[in-house]
Amino acid sequence: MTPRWDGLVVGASLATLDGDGYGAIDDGAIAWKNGLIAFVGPRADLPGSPSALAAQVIEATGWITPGLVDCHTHAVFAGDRASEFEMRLEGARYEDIARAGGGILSTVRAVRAADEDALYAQSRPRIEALRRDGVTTLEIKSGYGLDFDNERKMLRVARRFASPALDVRTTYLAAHALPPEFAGRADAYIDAAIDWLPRLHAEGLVDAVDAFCEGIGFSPAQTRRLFERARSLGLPVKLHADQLSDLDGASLAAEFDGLSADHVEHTSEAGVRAMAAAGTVAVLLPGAFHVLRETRLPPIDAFRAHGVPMAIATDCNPGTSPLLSLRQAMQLACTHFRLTPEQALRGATQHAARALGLHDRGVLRTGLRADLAVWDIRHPAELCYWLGGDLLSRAVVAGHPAYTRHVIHPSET
Ligand code: DI6
Ligand code: FE
Repeated sequence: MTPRWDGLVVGASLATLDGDGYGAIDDGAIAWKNGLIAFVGPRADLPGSPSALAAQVIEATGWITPGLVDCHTHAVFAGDRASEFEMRLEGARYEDIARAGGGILSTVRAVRAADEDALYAQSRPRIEALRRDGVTTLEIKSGYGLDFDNERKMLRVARRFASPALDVRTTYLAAHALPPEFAGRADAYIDAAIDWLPRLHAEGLVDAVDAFCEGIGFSPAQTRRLFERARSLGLPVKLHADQLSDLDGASLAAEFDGLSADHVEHTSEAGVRAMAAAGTVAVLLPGAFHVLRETRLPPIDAFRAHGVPMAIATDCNPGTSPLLSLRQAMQLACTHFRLTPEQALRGATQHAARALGLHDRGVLRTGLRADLAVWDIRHPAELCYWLGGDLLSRAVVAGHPAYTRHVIHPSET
């Protein structure tokens, strides 16, 4: 007789996040069939002995959470900007470095110079690091190509990271910075970015459209033109909104039923209300806040009061957030933004999935995707408590084994 389930994990506690709080189940069991969760509950409620129920039975310890979702990254890039880090430590400002042709444009030069294989090879260790700390769904943006061929190259490389062990979503961010060949002609550049979008979409390379709406980026009017094109193609939008100043980007994202408004440090009460009405998720990026040593906090209390879901992401990028662990972003969200560890975990799972328009994951519930992370911890708050470390013992993506830690003890070497 073939077992009813493909896989079953027993021996760990579950943080299902189903309902309020952690949705904790002590000594739990979770099973899947055809990539979807088929059973979640106390081990004592299993309808038989594990080995009779599933083709593969995994004995685990610690806690199982939904696989983590990193919903905002720029993880595909070439080179690094460690020298700008040193300049900022000497007192230079991010905006000044950008205006002097450094910043995003220095990464654009490195990306344009790299061929597809080099870009893939340089990005791979970052994506592996994110996976090793529990990420099972990863969003990756373009935005360092800034011409048709190089934006396409970035999106193609990003898509190459999709595998049975990692679900990848790609976002078109050509409106990230003005490339030198369009200096002084931002409107003409937006026209070009609008022209490239349907061509890249036709190649199946675009899941969503984003822009950097900022004094050093693009104006609300320019962003709006791009978003109108996205809407006409049926593509959802997200926005780098109100990071360094309040251009009311949050309201603009909400006006287009945006999946998310991201950064949002300077978002006003009116912006928060607009997001609440539109169901737009606030994506908090405490890595950039930390690295830029910002002091203006996102309006966390207003998001809570208006029921705006808060997601957390790494913003992994070479300039403002060279952050290779979503768990570390959760830690920073707790220390800098005063999220509770439970809110941070929900922010990196359920709400992050929603920020990508995904409603089939982020919670451990029958019928949803079997995306799981198994952690060596005694309490879920430890996910936000440790700075660094190696807590992930196993990950499962849509029922596929995605990660198993192999520890080599000194006695074996
Ligand atoms: N905001 C960010 O945090 C990244 N892009 C953006 O618009 C930073 C990108 C970079 O500095 O390379
Ligand atoms: Fe970003």
